[in-house]
Amino acid sequence: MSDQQQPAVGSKSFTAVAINCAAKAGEWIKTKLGNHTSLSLKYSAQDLVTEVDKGSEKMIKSLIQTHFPDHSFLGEEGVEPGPEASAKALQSVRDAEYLWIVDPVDGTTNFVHGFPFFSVSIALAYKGEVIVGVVYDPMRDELFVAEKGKGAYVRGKRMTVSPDDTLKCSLIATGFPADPTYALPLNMKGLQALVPEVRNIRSGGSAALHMAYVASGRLSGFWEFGLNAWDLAAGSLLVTESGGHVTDTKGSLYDIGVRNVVATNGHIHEEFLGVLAKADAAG
Ligand code: 2AM
Ligand code: CA
Repeated sequence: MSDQQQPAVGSKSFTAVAINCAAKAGEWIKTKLGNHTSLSLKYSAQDLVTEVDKGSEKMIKSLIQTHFPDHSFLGEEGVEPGPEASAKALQSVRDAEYLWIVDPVDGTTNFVHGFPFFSVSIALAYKGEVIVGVVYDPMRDELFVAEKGKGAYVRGKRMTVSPDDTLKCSLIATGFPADPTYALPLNMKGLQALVPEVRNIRSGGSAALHMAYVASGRLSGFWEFGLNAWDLAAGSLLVTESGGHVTDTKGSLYDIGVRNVVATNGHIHEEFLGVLAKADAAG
């Protein structure tokens, strides 16, 4: 693609394509709720995939490739299951100039069970840094969108994180990882330590939507272990562009390789990390 055809970094067209992909895929997914025809297990009995995950990814990938044939693509369904394969897949593309990072259905377990909390997550990274993030919830028709340096929006309104400045007045979310040997025990230790410290804890089942909810102030924090780039990339930009903070569970700043995440409104971040560290639940 010539320089003339190549849109500038952060230009509307990257975002417009991301929005178009998420909206189209999301609408299609919604029509499939309750009537998917195939269900298979990937890595474990908790790791599900349907023809809808695969179809959604195919739709998004082909739309992106139509607009940006030179860009690289990392999608959940193009990667073998399991943490090693995910890390390898990310490694092979992380130096790409433009990299689209896509979760075609985030919250597949919810989708399969008819629990209406799942999303499509689409991010674009430029030289490893996320510059566009879109998370779409088709059940509520809510599209969360962020552009690096330009803020984050939902339903056309600028998002800001919650003002809560202590854990005591914070609503927090987490996800329960499938990995029973490393991630789940850490999560349970963190849960035990955090429950008495916060207003309450939720577990909705879509990491990307949890991140969008931190961005929009509905949650003040979210943590989870063992996630992949496609679960977090779009949401990380939503949170930071809404004034929040995203790190790994030990406090290092977010990058697209982070698997153990803490995302907050910023005000409670240190207190949150402190509780995890004290409970030996930071990994
Ligand atoms: P998914 O639905 O795209 O798989 C819920 O706790 C979060 O964890 C969701 O974002 C979900 O994404 C992700 N998830 C579910 N099973 C997983 C697994 N086996 N490994 C890593 N992440 C998983
Ligand atoms: Ca998925």
